[in-house]
Amino acid sequence: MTGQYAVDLRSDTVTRPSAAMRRAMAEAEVGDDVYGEDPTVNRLEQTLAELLGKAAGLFVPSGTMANQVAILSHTERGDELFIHRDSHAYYYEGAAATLWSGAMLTLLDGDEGLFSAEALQNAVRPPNIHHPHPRLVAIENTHNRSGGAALPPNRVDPVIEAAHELGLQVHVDGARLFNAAQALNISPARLVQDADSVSICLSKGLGAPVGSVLVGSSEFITKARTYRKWLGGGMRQAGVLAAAGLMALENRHRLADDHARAGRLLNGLLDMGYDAWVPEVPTNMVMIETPSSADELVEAAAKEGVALGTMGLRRIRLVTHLDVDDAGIDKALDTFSRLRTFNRHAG
Ligand code: TLP
Repeated sequence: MTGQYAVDLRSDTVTRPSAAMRRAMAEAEVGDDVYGEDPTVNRLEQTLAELLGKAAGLFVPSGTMANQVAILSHTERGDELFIHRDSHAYYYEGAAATLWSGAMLTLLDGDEGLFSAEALQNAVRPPNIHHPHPRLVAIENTHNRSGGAALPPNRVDPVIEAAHELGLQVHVDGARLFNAAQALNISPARLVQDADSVSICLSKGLGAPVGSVLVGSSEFITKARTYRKWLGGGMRQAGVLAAAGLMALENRHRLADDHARAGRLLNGLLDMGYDAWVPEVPTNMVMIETPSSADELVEAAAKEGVALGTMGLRRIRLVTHLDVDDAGIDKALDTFSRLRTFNRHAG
């Protein structure tokens, strides 16, 4: 039971800290992190830097701040950021990217939230007084608005290589990078081996209440630390949060359960005749097309205790996570099968 719902499939952000996690938070060793003196924050930053094969890390309050601090650190006013039009940093972070950094966003298209190396090469204009300064490429893995698609190295590597050949830096929004690594059966470090910076979220499928970590070179993280302070993200005895983050990291080993449950949900919905977007490598999300208004279906399901999210007028997103068990999937499928009739008539 999550909050007021029997099953909450709106997002993997809804998980609540376990009793053990709350105990770890209460017992965390802390210091003032703005002085760099919080041992638990330092341990979390080092742990993630090592897991992702980078030199240093920075603990920030949210995935949005991780992306924004990364963009600020890589760019200057008048620079150009190349980003897929369905990326979180563009689609769901308001005007923040342009607002803080003063960089111009150039939106690209491509399958499952990733543009091709060729599309990038075509978009980057030669140095000229008429053009912005091409500086940064942003990639998201897994890709949220593409139904949680995990992007394999044979798709991502050529884009990073092309970016570097053009003299651009690359940031990976890896809010759910551990889901991608699990689904692709590959190490997370391998997935981002050539990226210049990576952000990961502790408060999604991993189950921490708060927090993201940005990793990159020591020089990059030193710069990012300043921008985090400017944005108000310099927290003090943040070890209480980092302790939850360290514990949450252990949950990366159970993400396969979420993926299996999402698979069962998908198959059940397909059997009922729903149309779904199925990524080549799916993870913990299911995206279906509804015959009539998605909002109406969400409202009807909520009345039955099943919370769903929308991703468009006729698109519903369901996300599995730590707080959804097999019985939760049964309950969701049962609800859908009863609402199927309602939904068909409503359309
Ligand atoms: N995604 C949320 C919503 O904002 C849509 C969700 O429910 O999926 N990068 C990616 C890929 C994300 O999916 C999210 C959150 C973020 C960054 C931002 O993280 P927070 O919410 O911690 O700022």
